[in-house]
Amino acid sequence: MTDLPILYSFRRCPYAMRARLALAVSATSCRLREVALKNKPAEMLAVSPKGTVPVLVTADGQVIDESLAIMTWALGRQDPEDWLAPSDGGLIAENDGPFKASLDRYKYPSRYDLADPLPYRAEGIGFLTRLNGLLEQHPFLAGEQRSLADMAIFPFVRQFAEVDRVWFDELPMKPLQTWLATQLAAPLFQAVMGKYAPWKSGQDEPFFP
Ligand SMILES: N[C@@H](CCC(=O)N[C@@H](CS)C(=O)NCC(=O)O)C(=O)O
Repeated sequence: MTDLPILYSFRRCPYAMRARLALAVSATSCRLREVALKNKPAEMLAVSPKGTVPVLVTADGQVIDESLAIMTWALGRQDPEDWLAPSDGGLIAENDGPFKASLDRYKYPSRYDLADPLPYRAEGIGFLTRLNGLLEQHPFLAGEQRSLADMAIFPFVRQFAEVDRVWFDELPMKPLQTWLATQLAAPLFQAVMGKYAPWKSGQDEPFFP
C-alpha cells in the first residue's frame, strides 16, 4: 500500500506525457510504474482491463484511465498556471480524433497495411495549419500563457514532427515550429521525461515528479 497515487506510465506515449505534465505542474506526487506495453503488469490490468496507459490510481483507490481525465483531476487539485481557465476551442478533440488517426497511419503504415504513408502526412497538415494560425496570433494555443490545449496537444505534434524532422522543419509554419521548440526546451517537459526501467511486481516505485 502507498499513501500516494500510483501512475502507470510509458515514457514515450504522448497520452502518458500529457498526464505527467499535468501531474508535474500541479505538484501531485505519485509513485511511477513504468510499463512495457508488450508486458503489462497484472496489477494494472486488474484495475483497468482496457490496457492503455496512462492509468492513475488515487490514494483512495479511484482509477482514472483516460489521460485527459488524469489532467483535469490533477489540475482540479491544484492549477498554479490556470491551465483549466481558457477554452481549448475543440482543438483537443480534433487532436485526439482525426489528427491522431492521420499520425498513426503516417508513422506506422505497416500496422494499417498501407503502402504509402504520405497521404496521411498530408491529412495531418490540415490540423497543423489550424494550430499555426492560432500561434500567429499569440505564442500559445489559447493565448499568452501555456494552458491545457498546449500541454494536451504538443506531445502528438512532437511525434508527428519526429517522423521526418527535415520535412517538418521546412514547413512554412514558423510559429508552430517555435511553439514546439519552446515546449520541448521547457524545464517542465524535461522534468517529465526521466527514464525508468519497467516496474516489476513487488518492486518499490520511484517518486514522480
Ligand atoms: N484514450 C486513452 C488512449 C491511451 C493510449 O492509447 N495509450 C497507448 C500508448 S501511447 C496504449 O496504452 N496502447 C496500448 C497498447 O499499445 O497495448 C487516453 O487518453 O489515455
